[in-house]
Amino acid sequence: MNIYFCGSIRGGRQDAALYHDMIAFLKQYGDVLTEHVGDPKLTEQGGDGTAESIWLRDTAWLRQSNIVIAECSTPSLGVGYELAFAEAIGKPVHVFYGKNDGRLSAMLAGDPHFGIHLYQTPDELFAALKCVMEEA
Ligand code: 6K6
Repeated sequence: MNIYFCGSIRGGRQDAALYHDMIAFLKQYGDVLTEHVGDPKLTEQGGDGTAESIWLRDTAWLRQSNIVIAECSTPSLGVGYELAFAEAIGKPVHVFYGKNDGRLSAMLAGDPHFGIHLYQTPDELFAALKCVMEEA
């Protein structure tokens, strides 16, 4: 199973530790193609490669993925783009966001293609993630 994990980079890295823990959890179920998204050393400025090479690599990985998992508590243009791209090529998409961080764009919350998972605590998040991955 190829898993494409989405999380904010230029949108802000305040949830990077959570991305790291989600990616570690997801690795029980398959290969996470985008492990760098959870790297605590990756900053809003950092990252290797030109924008074109990143777009080419990430869209190729989206095509190779079997499922797309996104943590959307921190809004990110790149993640929104990835989710619409994934939908357009028919990939299953699941969006997780935390109650304390509040609001999810209506363009995600209202899209019937997306599984939307609001969680209150990390335990709730990982329980929901387990259900999604066991059904995938
Ligand atoms: C620029 C600044 C920091 O990092 C970079 C470039 N590096 C990236 N490398 C790999 N994937 C990236 C990079 N920048 C964005 N992405 C993809 O978009 C990731 O898969 C994330 O899920 C998403 C983050 O988008 P932004 O808009 O928050 O950066």
